[in-house]
Amino acid sequence: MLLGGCTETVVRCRDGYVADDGMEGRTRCVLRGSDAGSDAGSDAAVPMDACNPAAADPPGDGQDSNCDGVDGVAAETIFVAEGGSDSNTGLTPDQPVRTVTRGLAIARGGARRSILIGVGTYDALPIALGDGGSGAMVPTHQLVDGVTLSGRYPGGAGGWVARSPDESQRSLLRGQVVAAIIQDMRTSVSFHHVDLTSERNAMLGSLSCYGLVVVGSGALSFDRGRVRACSGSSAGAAPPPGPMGGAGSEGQSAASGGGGGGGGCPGGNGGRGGTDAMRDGAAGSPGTATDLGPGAAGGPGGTMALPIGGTGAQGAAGATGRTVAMGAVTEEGYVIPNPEEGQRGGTGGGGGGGFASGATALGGGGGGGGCGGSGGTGGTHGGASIGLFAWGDAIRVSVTNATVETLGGGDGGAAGAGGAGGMGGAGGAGSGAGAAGGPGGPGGRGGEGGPGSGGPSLGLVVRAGTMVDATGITWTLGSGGMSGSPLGPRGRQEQIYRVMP
Ligand SMILES: [Ca+2]
Repeated sequence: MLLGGCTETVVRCRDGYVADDGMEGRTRCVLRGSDAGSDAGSDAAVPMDACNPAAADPPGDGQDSNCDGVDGVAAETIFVAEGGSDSNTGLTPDQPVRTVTRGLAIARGGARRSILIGVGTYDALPIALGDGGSGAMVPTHQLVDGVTLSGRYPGGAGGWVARSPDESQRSLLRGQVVAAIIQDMRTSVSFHHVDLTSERNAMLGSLSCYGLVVVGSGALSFDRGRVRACSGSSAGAAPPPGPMGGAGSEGQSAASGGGGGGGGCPGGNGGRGGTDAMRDGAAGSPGTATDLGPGAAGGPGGTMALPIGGTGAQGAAGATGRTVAMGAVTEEGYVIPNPEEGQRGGTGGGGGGGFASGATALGGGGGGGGCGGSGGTGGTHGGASIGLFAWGDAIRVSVTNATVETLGGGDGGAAGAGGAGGMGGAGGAGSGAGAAGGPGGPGGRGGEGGPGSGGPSLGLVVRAGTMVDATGITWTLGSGGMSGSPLGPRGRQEQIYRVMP
């Protein structure tokens, strides 16, 4: 057997195995110490390896092409095993470290970029996420540029080349919020036979979950593993209704009108009652206009035909908060939108003043208009569940023969109701034969808040134009989250979501 480009070929058995002399042509190896002659065809027999000390030996392919007993180049490898210890060097097969976090730290501090991971489960140690590492401490695997992580090795002597034949023997990396992340990739990050699973972090509030996050440029390769993202956060209970608007003040017992309701959105003042000089009552003032529209009309003043002042009109109801289909996706990941408040109700008009029927009579003042109710609080939007997030201007993504799983977007929350409009003030009583003023109009009800949208459930998120090779993938995607409105659509669910600029 001759490898392409090789000038010398060495045929030998892996560590722990010896050539089976009993076989014609010596084409197989058996476990050292086993009875070769009577053991033909047993599982202990493996084909002879062809290797060349000068050959290139890329890690992760399950081959030892350069005869150094390791998949890849032993001198460039960091070893991680369940039976290891983080006080080991991690630099030789018999000195594996216990955590992938430690293995990555060794890579960060040196030149080795191949990490071989034995069968087992590896929980991340906490690191500080966010700008400059100033954020909350979250257990996640912080990747190193250029690193290749390869899993499912039995480990131990001779156990760092061929993978376990038992598919249930996995190398699982677990983290919270995101299982593994790199935010400054420049060349490459590669996975072979590695599983990634993220779990929820109860200490953090509203958030999205990711299996793997890669930001930068270069090549991301994820082959033959499983990536699983936890579910996005769901909203809690519906918020309480918005505060009620302030009430208008009562009209005076004679002459002057009452003031409008307070709270920064006064209703219209009540009209002046009639006097000897001007027997008709004055009309109430319209409610104060706001940026949402005019206030309601004031009531007409009392006249001989209709002596009691008219009632101010009710303020208009506030508009319901906007419905948001989905948050934006940026370099920071899925941006959960802010809840959308409903609009405040309109202000009520003032009541008209009462008619003065004689020289000694005074009409009562009109009542002030009520203030509009506050808009209701919007429902909280659900978080996203994203299997792989790969973001960059010049990034290439290869996801092959892998399983991509999301546990689903979080549910959006119901919105809070708008607050009731404030009551209009009562009209003032007239004196003598004067008629009473009319009551002020109530403020309008505040608008309900916008419903929370369901979070999306997305297998792979990239920018539009990103080169993607996605072949042989089993997609196991949870549903998009439910809307906070019974009629609202569920959150988006897509295998590959391309973000438009
Ligand atoms: Ca090797």
